[in-house]
Amino acid sequence: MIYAVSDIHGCYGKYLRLIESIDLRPEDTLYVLGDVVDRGEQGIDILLDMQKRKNVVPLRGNHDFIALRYLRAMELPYDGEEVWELADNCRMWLADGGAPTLEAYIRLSDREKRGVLSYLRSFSVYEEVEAGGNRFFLSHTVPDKKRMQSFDTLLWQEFIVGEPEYDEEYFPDRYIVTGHTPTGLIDPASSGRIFRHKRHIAIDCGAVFGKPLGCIRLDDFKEFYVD
Ligand SMILES: [Mn+2]
Repeated sequence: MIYAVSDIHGCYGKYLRLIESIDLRPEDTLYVLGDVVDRGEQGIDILLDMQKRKNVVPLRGNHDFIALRYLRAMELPYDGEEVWELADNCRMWLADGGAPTLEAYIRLSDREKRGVLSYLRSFSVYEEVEAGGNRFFLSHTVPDKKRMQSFDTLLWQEFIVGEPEYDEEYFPDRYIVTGHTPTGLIDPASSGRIFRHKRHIAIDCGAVFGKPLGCIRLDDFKEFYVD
């Protein structure tokens, strides 16, 4: 079975309860569509756990990318004024939910730090899978339909900050599964639930904002929710 979850944002308890609730088997795959870290407290704990599981496949979200950028910068030999320059560059990330990620990271051993950085670096940007006779395109987000249809010209950044057109069916033969935008912002009636419309499946239910963590099984479209 193939599962997809997104925007866990440091909600370690919900993440563990989800894995238990879907009864993830070694032969199953759980795709995590980005934004594992930031906002919530325990993004680093989730990364350490995901790293140990061969059947959990991470994709890159904007928060994972920005965290990687600044955590890696910290490992460089800065001194004097450069420290303040780095701090200044980093301020927007910290204000946008990065603070708990940084605080947890600096408490790791050197070996764990290296492991977390190389893990974050390994995240791919999208995956295409087949399940239950259907095709799925998985990424943190996608750009608009027109951009998506000139796929070869796309920049990878468009899969971490793009703005999907949820009212447009992008492809007749493929579902687009994304996170990034809490479903309540797409359609207030879908708040806290998975949003499905025109072959879009939007799965960021807003777990870090007090809503459930949602997950979809692609084989049969069964939805799972944990609080
Ligand atoms: Mn995002």
